[in-house]
Amino acid sequence: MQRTLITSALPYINGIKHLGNLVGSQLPADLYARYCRARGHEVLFLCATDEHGTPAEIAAEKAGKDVAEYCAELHQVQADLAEGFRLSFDHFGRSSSEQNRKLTQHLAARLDDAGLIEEIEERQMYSPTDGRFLPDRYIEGTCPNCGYDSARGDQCDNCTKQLDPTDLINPHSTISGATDLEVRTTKHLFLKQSKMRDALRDWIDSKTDWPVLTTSIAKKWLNDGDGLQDRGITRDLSWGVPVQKGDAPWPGMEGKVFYVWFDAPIEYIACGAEWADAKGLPDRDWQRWWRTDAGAEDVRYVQFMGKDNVPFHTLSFPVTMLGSGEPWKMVDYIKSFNYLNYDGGQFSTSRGRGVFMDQALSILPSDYWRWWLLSHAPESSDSEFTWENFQTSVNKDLADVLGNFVSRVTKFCRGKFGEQVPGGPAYGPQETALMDELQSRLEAYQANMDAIEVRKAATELRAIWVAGNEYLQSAAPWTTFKTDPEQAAMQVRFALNLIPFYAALSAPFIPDTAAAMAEAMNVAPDWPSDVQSAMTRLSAGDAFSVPGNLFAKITDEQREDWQQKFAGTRD
Ligand code: B3M
Ligand code: ZN
Repeated sequence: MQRTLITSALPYINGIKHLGNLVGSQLPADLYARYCRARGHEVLFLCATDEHGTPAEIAAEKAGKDVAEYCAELHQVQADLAEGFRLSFDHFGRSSSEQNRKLTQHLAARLDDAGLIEEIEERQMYSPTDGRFLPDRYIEGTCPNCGYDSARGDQCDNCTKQLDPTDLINPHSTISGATDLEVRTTKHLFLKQSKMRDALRDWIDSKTDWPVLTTSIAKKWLNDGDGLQDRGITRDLSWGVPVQKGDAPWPGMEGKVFYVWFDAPIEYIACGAEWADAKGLPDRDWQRWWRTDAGAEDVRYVQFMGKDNVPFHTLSFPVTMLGSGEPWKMVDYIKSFNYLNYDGGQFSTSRGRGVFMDQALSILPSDYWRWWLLSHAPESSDSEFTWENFQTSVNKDLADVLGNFVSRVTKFCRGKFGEQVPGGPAYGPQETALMDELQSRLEAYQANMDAIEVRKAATELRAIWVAGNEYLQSAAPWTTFKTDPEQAAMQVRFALNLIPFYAALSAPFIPDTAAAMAEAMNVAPDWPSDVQSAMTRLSAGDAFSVPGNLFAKITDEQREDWQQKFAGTRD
């Protein structure tokens, strides 16, 4: 049996994600996981909340909560929304877990043993008012280059000049507004990524089948002198994985934690351990996915993420894995995405612009969103959400094509033959021709899904729905019935057989609707081995029921209403 390990980039904890985040990692990962399961793979699909770092601390402070309590709450909120969107994780873990603390500390010790860690003294801005060292982006001041008064410590957004916080005129903390900032020296651990450059290059060069988007980003940073700079992997914060050398203290590093981007990817592995622990399984059950000395050699590991996360997954995390000298399962394929824009601008979490996961589910069921998002996934370039486009897609593809087909044939059958599959003669030339067409479309669909070409797969699936609709239109059993009821019975039997076929193929995209379709026909939505046999799944006399309306059309008033409602920013 083929074994497939799938991870989605870990959503950051500090709030509810927008639809752009969703379509860039978790949703396509779910599509692929559902498809692989349907094709009979053994699948382990993991995701978790990414919980450490300054943004989590600040969000908790804003909410007036202890950071651990805040993270526990937001984790539950995100887990419920994941469930609402039918994201079928085998485990939705937390980077603040005990398993991740242990593994992160262990890997840091291994990297140190391998000579890949160095202690470096740094000068950094400290804010006595905030009681913390300030990361560069939490310091603002006047740009020495252009005079813009809200330049950030790392860069001026007005003139794009790269800055150092000490360059700013009248710097202040964006957390408290404090201006009494001072430069203090502090010691940090640095990962010597540059030492691993050759090993990384060999590894990346061996990945000849990666998507262009992934490879181009990986190579840009690998070859760019700046990309493989040694990287600080510790921070002066209290919330995070305490810096330790395995179980032992790390002298000089007391009170510090690992940098969030160091421990977050390690959570992919730790999440496997969380999954096994939650299920009461022994360690070897997660290790057979994650360690090549425990059976992970024959696993295919696929990661999903937005393009901004690619460098961390093609450079930093692999350095941790390879540098540890331990037999960890490395990623085989990285599927990355461009950005989804919102109605003429960008989705923005900080400005609350766009539609967020909770808002989306409050107006429509998840399948409407899943279909639109996946069929417009920003694969080859950025794509854009507009309410007009959403309305058109939902009304045409889901309501007019798929929903209407199912409703028409089941209702017609009920009216003329009752709620059981009618008999009639064997399929004729028109049915055979359609089966031939569907067979080649099925193969194309599978090929696109195997290659994780999300939009192309959606296009093929839509064409498969359309073919059934066109058949019904041209066979017109309601007309045939008047002169030849037997022939009409066969046409209806044929059309009814398309429903379980559609249910199976559509389930990765629209799982709820697919389940309702299969249930109405009293069959399990098994993946078809070929169209011929799929089309004889239901035989004369099999009982079915007419499902409720599968999709409601979006009216112009609704569209305008939502357009208004989501035009501004959320509070
Ligand atoms: N949490 C995504 C982000 O917030 C980041 C992904 C981590 S994957 C290990 O941009
Ligand atoms: Zn400037």
